[in-house]
Amino acid sequence: MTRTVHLIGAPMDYGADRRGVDMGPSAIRYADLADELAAAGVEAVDAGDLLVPRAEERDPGDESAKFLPEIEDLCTRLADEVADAIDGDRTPLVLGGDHAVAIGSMAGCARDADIGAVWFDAHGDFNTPETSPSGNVHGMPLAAALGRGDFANMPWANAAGLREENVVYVGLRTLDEAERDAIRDSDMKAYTMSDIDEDGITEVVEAALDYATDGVDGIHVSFDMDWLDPHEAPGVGTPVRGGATYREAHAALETVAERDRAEDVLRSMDIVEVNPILDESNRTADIAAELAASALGKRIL
Ligand code: EXY
Ligand code: MN
Ligand code: MN
Ligand code: MN
Repeated sequence: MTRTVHLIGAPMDYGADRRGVDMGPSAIRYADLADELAAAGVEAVDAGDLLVPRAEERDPGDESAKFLPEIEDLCTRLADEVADAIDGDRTPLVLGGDHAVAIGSMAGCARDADIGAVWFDAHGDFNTPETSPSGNVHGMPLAAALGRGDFANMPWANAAGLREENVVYVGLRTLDEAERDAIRDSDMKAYTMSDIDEDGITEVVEAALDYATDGVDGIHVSFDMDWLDPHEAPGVGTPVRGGATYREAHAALETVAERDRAEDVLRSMDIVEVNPILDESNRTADIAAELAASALGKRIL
């Protein structure tokens, strides 16, 4: 049966310090996303963008987690839409926006299901309001979804049905000290860029998928464009050198698609942190659109 992809734009930048990531959904659509998805052989329904009030009109509020009420509002609406799409046998593809949108994606994905998550990111995104050095919620979505720290009392954030035992990082390369300790003490699995150097991308992603899919109904794939090397994808707010190459990124998502073809594991996905203001000729958005197609089954032959 042809897969139907339900596109949701989440043009939010409350979670990041630098303005511009709110333009990500437009930039990714402009990068021929529709053609890329057609080439992947899926049907795409574009539900448009969620409404996001401008950050300038809001007070950032508590410095330890800026714009948290605004993020709660957006993520609550996003979770409902993701859950409804899955309910209607569609695969939600959320276009960020900063990575805090993944709190909503995962809450929706986990509704009435046990899920795993695969996190492609340079960063750990495992700070809590208590540990965050910046107060930027895009550095916290995994801690939020797993109900860590202050997030324990925020049912909108906590994706019930997501267990640490099914969460896996691929290609980490920078962590704050508190995040490093928390990840070491957790039951999550973390593959760093060094693991990719040693074992190769395909082997690492295969192992990550084994971990994430063990005993669950399906997985959410969260793809932060800063996972790629900044030479490949310069249009991101928090670039870190030493990232994945263009080919490694495609190979990673082709491996996800291959597993999905065999075992029907992919419930939802997001692609986040594209910042067109910092980009070169919309190149990062272009790669984001192509990567979405790889994840959803586009093949060369
Ligand atoms: N760890 C830093 C912080 O919490 O402020 C940087 C987080 C950047 C998060 C990016 C989007 O993945
Ligand atoms: Mn991230
Ligand atoms: Mn990141
Ligand atoms: Mn293209």
